[in-house]
Formats: sequence, structure tokens, C-alpha cells
Amino acid sequence: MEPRAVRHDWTREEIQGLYELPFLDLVFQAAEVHRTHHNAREVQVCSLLSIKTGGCPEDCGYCSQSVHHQTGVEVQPLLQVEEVIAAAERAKEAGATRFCMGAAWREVRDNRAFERVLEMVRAVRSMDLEVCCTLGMLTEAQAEKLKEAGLYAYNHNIDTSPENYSSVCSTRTIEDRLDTLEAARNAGLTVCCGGILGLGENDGDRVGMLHTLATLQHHPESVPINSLVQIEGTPFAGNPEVSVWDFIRTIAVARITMPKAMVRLAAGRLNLSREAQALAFLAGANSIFAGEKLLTTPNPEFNEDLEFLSHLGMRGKLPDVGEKTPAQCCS
Ligand code: SAM
Ligand code: DTB
Ligand code: SF4
Repeated sequence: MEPRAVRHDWTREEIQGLYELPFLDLVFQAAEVHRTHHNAREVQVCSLLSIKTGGCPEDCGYCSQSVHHQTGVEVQPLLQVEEVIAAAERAKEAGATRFCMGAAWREVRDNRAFERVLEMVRAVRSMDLEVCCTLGMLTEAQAEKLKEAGLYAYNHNIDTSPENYSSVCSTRTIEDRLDTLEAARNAGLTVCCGGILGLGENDGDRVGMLHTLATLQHHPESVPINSLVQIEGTPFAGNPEVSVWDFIRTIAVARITMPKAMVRLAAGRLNLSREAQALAFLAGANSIFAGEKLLTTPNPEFNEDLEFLSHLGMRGKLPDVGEKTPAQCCS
């Protein structure tokens, strides 16, 4: 087989073998794969906005927005379209090319709130930004409506391995997650799907999560790797901090097993030194969330990130907003 072919038949043992490589061998291999498939000087700069905050009926153990945990996050009903446009303008001005809107919903319902989200998508799309939404579970018909409105990507994470899933969330199953991903895929949306480190998982769970993603029929175009931002009042507050080495290993294995995907250094960057972030870029990360807030927690400021990228000789990647169909790159 051609050494750089995109594979969907990874065995768990192979992925485990990659994860266990000597650290620098792994980073070197990942850097080679990265440089074969991507311009290693480009980083995608994404901005996040919580369009509906808190009050979520799901019990995800990491989340500040679940009604099952007392976290002090204030419930904020669905924003107005104008507020979203203003935020997207600020993000674009600051240098973002992808704008991701998150709602603390268990699932999308066919109601006026969804109509308003469709309006938000149309508006942000008209600003030549890649538009991404993360709204919980959805049906194929709903995904089609989002696609028609101009949505580029749907984010829906599997978070951890299939075996560990029930210890992270008990109000849905990983199969529910995979069904939603399939609905988004069938509607022609690109898929953004990754997970979180720091949920009490072991190395085998990290391998299991990557194995699940890397053996999907189509790899996600975008794979966010989050490091838990600990939230007081959630079951995972007080967990041991994620090792930087493990975080970078996970990024490197995601890069090797899903060569064409954008691998995002997602939540948790405030706990990572700039040197560690640079190592993560070397290991194949090529996307970040920028801007002072993620959904409910702090994140590095735009200016600091842009300065940092420029210090590394890197630049922001242009948005994929042309006429070509985006999803075809990662099949
Ligand atoms: N409610 C929707 C859902 O769960 O699909 C969308 C929003 S949810 C906050 C999006 C993702 O953010 C989660 O799947 C999880 O991977 C990540 N996330 C949430 N809280 C986090 C935290 N405290 N630390 C790191 N990542 C987190
Ligand atoms: C993803 O994987 N990480 C983002 C985005 N997709 C929606 C969310 C991170 C949230 C971090 C915790 C918070 O700010 O509440
Ligand atoms: Fe709700 Fe999403 Fe938070 Fe889970 S991660 S509690 S589904 S907002």
C-alpha cells in the first residue's frame, strides 16, 4: 500500500502501537504526515459563540451547562440574530475564518428557535466565514435545512471511547452520537468530531476514541482535541491534570490516522505553555479556537494568538467558502 494513503481500516492494536511510540518518533512521524497533506505554515483560526447557554438536560460530566450540575453558569436564552451578526463581525475583524455557534440543547427541535438558528447561519454565511454549529442531536431533515441555509460543518463530539462513554454521560449513548454524525454527513455537511482528555480515561480509551473516528467510513474533516477545562460543581472537577505529553501524543495519533483532517487544538490552551502549543503544531495540529471565551470558559485573546502564530512564522488559513463542495477532501 502507498505509505501516505488515507486508511479507514486501522486496527486498535495499530493505533495503540502509534500511541506507544517513543515520543519524538511519534511527533516526527506525525510531522511528516502533516507536511505531506497540509501546508504546515497555515493554522485555521476559529471563533466560538454560545448562542444558548446553560439549562441543558443532558448530564455530560464535564459540562458547565448541564442542569445536573451546580456550576453557577447563568442560563441565557437563544441570542437574537443581530447579536450573532455583531459577534461574527468582531471575530472576522480579529482574524477568524470559521465561526462556530454552540447551543446547550440535547437536540434540535422543529420550532421557532431552530428557524432563528437557520437565520443566523444564513447571515454568517453571507459574511464569507465558514459556519459551524453544534446544537446537539439532529435528524437528517434538520441537517438538510442547515445545509440549505449555508452551514459548512456540524460539530458533534464522541468525547471518549465507546467503553468509557457511559461514565461520561448517561442520558444518551455513543450510538446516538454516531447517528447524528451520519445524519449530518448524509445531508452533505462536513463533520467536526473529536473528544476530550481528562475525563478519567486511560490510554486505551484515548486509543479507542481515535480508533472509532479513524475507522468511520468518512473521516471527520475536523477533529477537535479538547483538554478538560475543569468546572467547579461537575463530577470531573478535581481530576488529575492531563499530561501535556499525552495531549500531544493524542494529537499526533489523530494526525497520522486521519491525515487530511484539520486537527484542532481545542479547549484547554490556557493550561498549555506556548512551547507545548508549538510542539502540538509540529505534531500536526493545524486549527485553534481564538478569542477570549470558548463557550463559558476563558481562552487566549485573539491578539496574543496572532502574535504567537506570527512568532512561529505561521499564518491564518483562508476560509473554504468557494463554490467547490467541501466534504470531498477527506473521504
Ligand atoms: N450541546 C452540544 C453537544 O453536546 O453536542 C454542543 C455544545 S458542547 C459544549 C460541545 C463540546 O464541547 C462537547 O462535546 C465537549 O467535547 C466540549 N466541552 C464541553 N465542555 C468542556 C470542558 N469543560 N472542557 C473541555 N471540553 C468541553
Ligand atoms: C469542541 O470540541 N470544543 C468546543 C467546541 N467544540 C464547541 C467547546 C469547548 C468548550 C469548553 C468549555 C466551555 O467553554 O464551556
Ligand atoms: Fe448539554 Fe452539550 Fe453540555 Fe452535554 S456538552 S450538557 S449536551 S451542552
